[in-house]
Amino acid sequence: MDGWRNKGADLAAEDDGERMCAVGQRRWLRHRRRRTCATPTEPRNSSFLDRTLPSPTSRPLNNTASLQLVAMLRVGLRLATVGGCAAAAAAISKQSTNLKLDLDDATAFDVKESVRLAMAPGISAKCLATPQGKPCDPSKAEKPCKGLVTFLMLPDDMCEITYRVEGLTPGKHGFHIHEFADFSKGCLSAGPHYNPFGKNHGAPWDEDRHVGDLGNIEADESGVATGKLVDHLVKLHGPTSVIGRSVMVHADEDDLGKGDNSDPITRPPVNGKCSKVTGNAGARVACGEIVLA
Ligand SMILES: [Cu+2]
Ligand SMILES: [Zn+2]
Repeated sequence: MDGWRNKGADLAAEDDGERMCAVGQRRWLRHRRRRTCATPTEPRNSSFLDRTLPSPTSRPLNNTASLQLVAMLRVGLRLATVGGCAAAAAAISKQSTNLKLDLDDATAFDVKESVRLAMAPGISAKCLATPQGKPCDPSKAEKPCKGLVTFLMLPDDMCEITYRVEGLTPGKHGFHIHEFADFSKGCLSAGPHYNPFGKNHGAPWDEDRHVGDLGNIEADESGVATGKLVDHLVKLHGPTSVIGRSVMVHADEDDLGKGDNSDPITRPPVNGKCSKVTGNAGARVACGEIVLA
């Protein structure tokens, strides 16, 4: 019995040994396969790019893919522009115009501005303005007020400000730069209009105005305001730079300092009674930090 038991034990051990051997062999084969199969099945000289990049006839890219692609193009453009390689910048720019993109209006504006700022020689910045200065909740049914504002310093030290804001009520809305990009209490914590020279509120063309007084933007019937303005006080450099401050869009029209100023002292200011402080532009509907582009 012992012999049989031993024989059985030996056979079992042999069997185990074979199993172990088979396991080891499989592992070895897997290891070898990993090493040897690193060579692609296609010939090595076939172009990797040909197989992975979309062909010119492929379907249009969606918003997310487009923004990623444009972000990469933007880096290339910036490098080419800063590096003084005009030919490369022109080539990339030309290719970017050939892209087949399927974009909504807001993303198209973002893409266009991204490429334009990357090509421009001057310092540039942008601001994504949203309710409470925080990303919009896409699950909410109502269309939030949000927009993109870009800044570009021109050769004559003027600042070109380009904007597209949607979700507004039709008509005019106060449009300012406020002192802080603090959104801990939503747009309310962004502070007053940026006013480094201690002036009164006014129109962009007034001498007595805050640096942050950009007047009004006007929304069309669909609630979209687009446009461009050039300002001589807004700077992206130096001691009065607006980088790190905030853009604010208001619910009401800015009276440009010419309205009711019967109670300019109360803190917080009472809307409708402090024209020389706030322009009586009402609630703060969208805001965001101005950051270098
Ligand atoms: Cu404001
Ligand atoms: Zn002001």
